[in-house]
Amino acid sequence: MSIVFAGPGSSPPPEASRIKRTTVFKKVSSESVSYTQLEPRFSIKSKLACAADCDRIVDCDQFLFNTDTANCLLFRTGSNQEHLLFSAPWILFREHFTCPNDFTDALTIGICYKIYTQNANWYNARSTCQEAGYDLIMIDTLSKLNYFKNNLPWDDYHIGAWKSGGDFRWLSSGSTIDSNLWGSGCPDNPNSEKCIALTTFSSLNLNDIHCTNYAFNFICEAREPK
Ligand SMILES: [Ca+2]
Repeated sequence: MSIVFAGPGSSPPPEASRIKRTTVFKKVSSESVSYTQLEPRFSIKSKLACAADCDRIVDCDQFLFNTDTANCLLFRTGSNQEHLLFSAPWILFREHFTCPNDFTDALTIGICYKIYTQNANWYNARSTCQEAGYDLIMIDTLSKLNYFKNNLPWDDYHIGAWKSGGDFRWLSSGSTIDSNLWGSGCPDNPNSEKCIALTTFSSLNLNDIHCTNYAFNFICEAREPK
């Protein structure tokens, strides 16, 4: 498999109708990385060899490379809120995949998403995503939530989490929801409100909502195939 390096200013890979795992590593301008560090912790190798290692390890989707010492650090993007600050001569490269044509590429958080402004209840919103081959979006970290709070028009949006097995969980991962993603006082009706949306009521933080009573916008996510 060939490995491609692309800077932020270079042209994107060819668009595809569906996500393809293309193993393009893009230099990311962010100076912090949310991470789980993978073995080997430190190794000295060329940038290309570092990328090849990351490509070979299924969990690895980003790496740091030190241009002075040729140190290579491999990471899996984490949902555990751990952040590593770095600066030159370290450079962060993140595995990149092409978004479907009509999806927005949120490169800094590694998400392809599409906002639907048609109003639908949560179930119908999910069906619309699924019929297109996707699902409602998983916004499982503060960095992702902050991205959407900064980029979404002030409105209400169904997202991909609901109450399952007694807990609120993300559809895509099955993980429970981090407590710091909820709006103030939420979940406030967890026995009757079993679906989740970003609402103006909760300042675009997570809010438990009734699954059929609310006609909101919604956001589908195109995820990289496993
Ligand atoms: Ca609520």
